[in-house]
Amino acid sequence: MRPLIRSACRLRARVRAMATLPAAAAFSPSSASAAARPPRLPLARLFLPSAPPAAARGARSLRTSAAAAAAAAVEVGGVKIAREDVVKEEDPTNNVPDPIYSKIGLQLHRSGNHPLGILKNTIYDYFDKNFSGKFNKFDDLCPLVSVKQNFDDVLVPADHVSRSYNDTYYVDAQTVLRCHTSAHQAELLRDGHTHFLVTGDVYRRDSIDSTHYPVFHQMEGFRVFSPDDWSDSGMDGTAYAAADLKKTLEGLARHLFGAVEMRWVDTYFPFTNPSFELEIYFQDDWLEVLGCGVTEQEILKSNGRTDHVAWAFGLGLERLSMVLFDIPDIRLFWSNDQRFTSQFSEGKLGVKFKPFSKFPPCYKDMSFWINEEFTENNLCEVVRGIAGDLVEEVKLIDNFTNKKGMTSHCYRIAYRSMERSLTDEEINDMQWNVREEVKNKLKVELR
Ligand code: FA5
Ligand code: MG
Repeated sequence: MRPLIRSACRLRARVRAMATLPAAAAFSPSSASAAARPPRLPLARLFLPSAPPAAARGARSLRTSAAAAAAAAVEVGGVKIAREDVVKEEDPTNNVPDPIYSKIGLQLHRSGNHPLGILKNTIYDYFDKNFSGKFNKFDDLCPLVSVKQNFDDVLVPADHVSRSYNDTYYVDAQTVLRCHTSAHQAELLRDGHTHFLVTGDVYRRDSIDSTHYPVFHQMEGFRVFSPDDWSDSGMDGTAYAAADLKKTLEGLARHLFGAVEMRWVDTYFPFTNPSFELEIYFQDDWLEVLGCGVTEQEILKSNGRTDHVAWAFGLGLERLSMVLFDIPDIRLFWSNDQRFTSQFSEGKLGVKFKPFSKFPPCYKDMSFWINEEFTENNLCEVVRGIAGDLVEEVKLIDNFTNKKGMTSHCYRIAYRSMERSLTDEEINDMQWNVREEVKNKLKVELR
């Protein structure tokens, strides 16, 4: 919806022009139960893009392509976003590296032949069929949003861990790369929408493994009920909305998967109560595919819907696609390799992906004494900055504290290309660079 896109991006322009206020910090509802940490401004400085290391051929080519992508401005919803709008090397409140900027504007969910586009359209079909076209659809809203949109408007407390620099990409103290599509709820409500779906790329500093990637895609669903809707049901508004939400999402799961093992798990989000997650059994484990719940009254009240109730959900599109298409690794969604892209086409849901390469992973371990500032997300950002998509997993395999109170971590890094075999030399180069940057940027003592 054009006016909304414009207003989000105009807001961005405005906050850029304003004097920088003290930093707030990012959202990751899954870490909601973790102890709240204060924003850590200095960490942002650790992730300024640095000159490419001398060695590391693989790393060099990745950086070059990120830099090339970074050179041209991209367009989202008619708004141009240039590298300097997002990567600000001199701004201590900015922690966006080039590889993240290079993903903006790619909008994989808008390509009809991409698994994410196929999935989005299939979900659209379900809502069109069951709600006779009532849901308004948005898939081109600007991913640069204000801290207010991303956090305040959905009641994320000021000291919530999700606001930290460790979890969210900050463009400046008042602007973030949205870390969930819930960032658009309030504005769409204010614009008068009562049924809507918002699909978009979202950004999070996170761990590295086959189901986590720092850029992924979500679809937000939102439905408002008025008292007339539930008055004859014998339920109160909240119970009515919760029942309708579960019925709607179970119906969607059946529409997508047919029979599949799934379960509801109670959880917490600042913006819904009660809150739930849906998990699906995949590759011998339960995989969380969505979060949802009954919208907090305050959000409805603040946005012109007093006395109404609503439900909301946020689907992880990669996670659902992995189950539907048997895609084993989340990095594959970004592959331009014909052997990947040619396997998917419009309208063909559930075609099973045939792996085209089975190159073995190469494991490298590194141990170091951590310091107070150390976080795994910072480590992952360093590793990804060097190895790009050649890193498959970063896993803590040993952790102990000695008599002097020093804590040692040992991480196992798995390197693997989806497309080719890696040479020993390039893996060793990458690992050498990782060790150097971990030592220099994270200020830890290698063992
Ligand atoms: C949220 O982002 C909430 N905004 C969802 C929501 C919306 C709840 C409306 C209530 C009402 P969460 O952080 O759990 O919640 O993310 C939602 C989904 O995104 C997850 O279930 C998962 O499928 C997916 N997801 C989360 N982190 C990643 C990641 N790093 N890589 C890929 N998918 C992810
Ligand atoms: Mg979650």
